[in-house]
Amino acid sequence: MSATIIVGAQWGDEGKGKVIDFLAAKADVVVRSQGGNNAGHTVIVDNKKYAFHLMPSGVLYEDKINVVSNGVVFDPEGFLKELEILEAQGIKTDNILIDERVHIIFPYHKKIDALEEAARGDDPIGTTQKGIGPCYMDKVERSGIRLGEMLDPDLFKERLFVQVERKNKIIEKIYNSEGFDKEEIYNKYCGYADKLRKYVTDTTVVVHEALVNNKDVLFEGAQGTLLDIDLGTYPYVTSSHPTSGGFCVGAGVGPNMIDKVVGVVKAYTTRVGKGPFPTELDNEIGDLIRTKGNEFGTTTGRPRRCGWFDGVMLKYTARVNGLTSISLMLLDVLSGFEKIKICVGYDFNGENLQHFPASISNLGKCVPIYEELDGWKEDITDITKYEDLPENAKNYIKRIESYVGLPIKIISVGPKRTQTIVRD
Ligand code: 2SA
Ligand code: MG
Repeated sequence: MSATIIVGAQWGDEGKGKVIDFLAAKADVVVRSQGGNNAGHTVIVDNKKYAFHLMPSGVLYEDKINVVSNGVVFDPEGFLKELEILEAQGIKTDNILIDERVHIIFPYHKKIDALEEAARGDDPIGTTQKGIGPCYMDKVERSGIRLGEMLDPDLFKERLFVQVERKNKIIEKIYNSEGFDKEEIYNKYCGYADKLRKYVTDTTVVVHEALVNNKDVLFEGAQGTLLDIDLGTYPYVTSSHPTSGGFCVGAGVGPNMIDKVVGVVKAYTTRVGKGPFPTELDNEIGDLIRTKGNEFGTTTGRPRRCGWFDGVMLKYTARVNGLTSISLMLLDVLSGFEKIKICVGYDFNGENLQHFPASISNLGKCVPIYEELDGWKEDITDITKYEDLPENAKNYIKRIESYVGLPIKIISVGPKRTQTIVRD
């Protein structure tokens, strides 16, 4: 038995989709346990590109069980759309299970997300406007509606009508905007419930049984550690826990069941949305990384902010997740740079800070302390063995390993499954 967590160790978009797809080849069960369709995972197989939002990335293999577990906020419309696209591409989709506890995202959540962002004026969070925050608010407030309830038409009607009336008051009185018709939402969502019914179960039982029966289970993170509601760059974060502890709660699994925690990082750093970013390159180098790495959001298409690799950040995300190894993604994007920088400390009021600060106002004052390494000119996109990498690429990898104190076991040199270097 092996249970492996795949966690984003930066601000999301680290290439987790590719690592999951790669490791899923040997897994029996793949679990999505937090966030919702704010995530965007791109997987390329046989020159075909698949973009996943809510769907576990194991769906491309016919023999895997794909689980959407209790910690997820679930947009039925988005999910059914993804299902349709996959089916149209000839992908088998009957190996999907959804936990009856997932909280449902309704149109009023999306509207409040957008209205709240607008109300923040020139200081928005930069959300994906998928209703993630407002849905988690209802969950924590204990007024949310779960998928299990949506399957019972009478109970659903009762719960939904109270919610729509409450939300309409907020939308109309606080935001001066137009509310929703409860019958319309009810009828639409009853239609979704009928389509979803066959996928719904108590997935905590399925995951536990897989683990005790010596199956391999992969927990697939969405977003990244720096977007964690507790441990991220609050308030510029998402509303879930994209950290290893969050996956345990979000899938109903005890931490003692977990064997490995793989942190996925890019060979550089990106972020979408607002908030401080010490190694950001607001210049032609940043623009070059964006173009070469195609750094635009999968969900919203937004250009991502780009910068050098931040070792201080990785030390922090390694600590709070209990990382056991690292996957280094998009190394090929750095080919051709004369010099490559790694941040190995923050200058904070003259002090060399080695711990990522808890407060964003302190983080905003941090100036990266860089080590400069020689770059490499060679195209590395066809390399499949570590030994064949250019010496300077190896030096870059070794420096990250020695700074963070963890092995880099997977190196990605291109988007395809075959463009992956695995080290034992
Ligand atoms: P939200 O919508 O409430 O979760 O937004 C809150 C913050 O979390 C950030 N966030 C993300 N950052 C990177 N990637 C994400 N997923 C998509 C992708 C993003 C996209 O994988 O490409 O397509 O733009 C993601 N989801 C949420 C968000 O930018 C806010 O800073
Ligand atoms: Mg993404």
